Amino acid sequence: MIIGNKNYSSWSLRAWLALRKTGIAFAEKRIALFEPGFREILLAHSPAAKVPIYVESGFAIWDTLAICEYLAEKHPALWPAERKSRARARSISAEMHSGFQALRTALPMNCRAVGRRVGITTDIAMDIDRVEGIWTDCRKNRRSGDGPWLFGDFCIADAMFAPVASRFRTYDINCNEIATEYMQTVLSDADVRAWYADGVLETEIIEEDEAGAA
Ligand SMILES: N[C@@H](CCC(=O)N[C@@H](CS)C(=O)NCC(=O)O)C(=O)O
Repeated sequence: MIIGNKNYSSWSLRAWLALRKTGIAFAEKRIALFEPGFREILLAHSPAAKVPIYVESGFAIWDTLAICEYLAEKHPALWPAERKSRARARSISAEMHSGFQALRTALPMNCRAVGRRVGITTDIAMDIDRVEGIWTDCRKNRRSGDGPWLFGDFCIADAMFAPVASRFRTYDINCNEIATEYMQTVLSDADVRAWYADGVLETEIIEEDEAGAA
C-alpha cells in the first residue's frame, strides 16, 4: 500500500485502515507529499499520481473507493452483510468521497495537532451537521453486528469517516453524545492509533494543512 504522510494524508488513512481490517499482511511504502520529486515517484506507480495506491502482484489500483471495493471483493465483510445496510454504507461512503468540500478544505487532517481553531462558515457548519447526522443515524439504526462502528461491525464507511473524527479532534468540533461516542470508537481503535503513532513522529510540515494554528 503506497501512502502519503501519515500526519496529513486523509485518503491514505482510509484505504490503509480498510486494508488493515482485512488482517492481510502487507508492506507499506510512504511517500512524503510535496517534497521535491514526489510526483515523479507517484507517477512510477500510478498515472493518477495521487496516494493511496494499492499494488498487488505488480498491478496498481488507485483512488480510495476503488481500492476499498477491490479489497471487499476478496473480503466481503468490509461491507455490511445486510443488503440495505450495505447500500446505505455505500451511499455515505460515496457522499464522503465526492463531498464535504468545505470541511475538507478548511479543516485539513493534521493528526498531531490539537487545539486548532478555524472560522466556521455556513458551508463548513452544514458539512459538520451532515457528518453528525450520518453518524447519529447510522448508530441509531445499525443492523449489521453489535460492534461500536457505524453499522455495528467495522466497514468501509468507517474507514471513509475516520479522518473526519481526526479533524473534529484537531479543531475541537463538538458533537452530540452519540456522534461523540462514535468519534471515540474511531480514535481509540488500535489500528487508527498505530497510524497516529507513526504520524506524530513525522517531521515534514505541509503549510497549507497547518490551519488554525495560534
Ligand atoms: N480521489 C482520490 C484523492 C487522492 C488524493 O487527493 N490524495 C492526496 C493525498 S491525501 C494526494 O495524493 N495529493 C498529492 C497531489 O495532489 O499532488 C482518492 O480517493 O484516493
